[in-house]
Amino acid sequence: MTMAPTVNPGADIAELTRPKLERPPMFKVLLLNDDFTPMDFVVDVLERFFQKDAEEATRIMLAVHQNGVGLCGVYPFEIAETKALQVVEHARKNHHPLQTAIEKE
Ligand code: TYC
Repeated sequence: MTMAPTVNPGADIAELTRPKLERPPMFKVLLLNDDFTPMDFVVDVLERFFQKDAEEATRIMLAVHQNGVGLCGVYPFEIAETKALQVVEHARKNHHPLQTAIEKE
């Protein structure tokens, strides 16, 4: 059966005209522990690529060291992917085996 279109006379005009915008899916950038990358290098990575201050960077580095994995930040896909690749490339150039991962929120 076809229904006549209805308008809620109480609805705000913005509610009727505003396009439905979806937020982009967000992705976690994770840092993985290893036995070789120096702690101070990891702290520098967190400051350089994830805008952490020294205290927060040290906290995250120690959490990764203890738990095997830790959260650096949450971003739209292309930013998360770029940061994850940039970190691994920066580590590789410095002969450290540091690895990252990204994970959908
Ligand atoms: N486990 C490393 C060490 O003892 C330090 C480290 C921390 C390495 C975090 C990687 O993502 C990492 N030197």
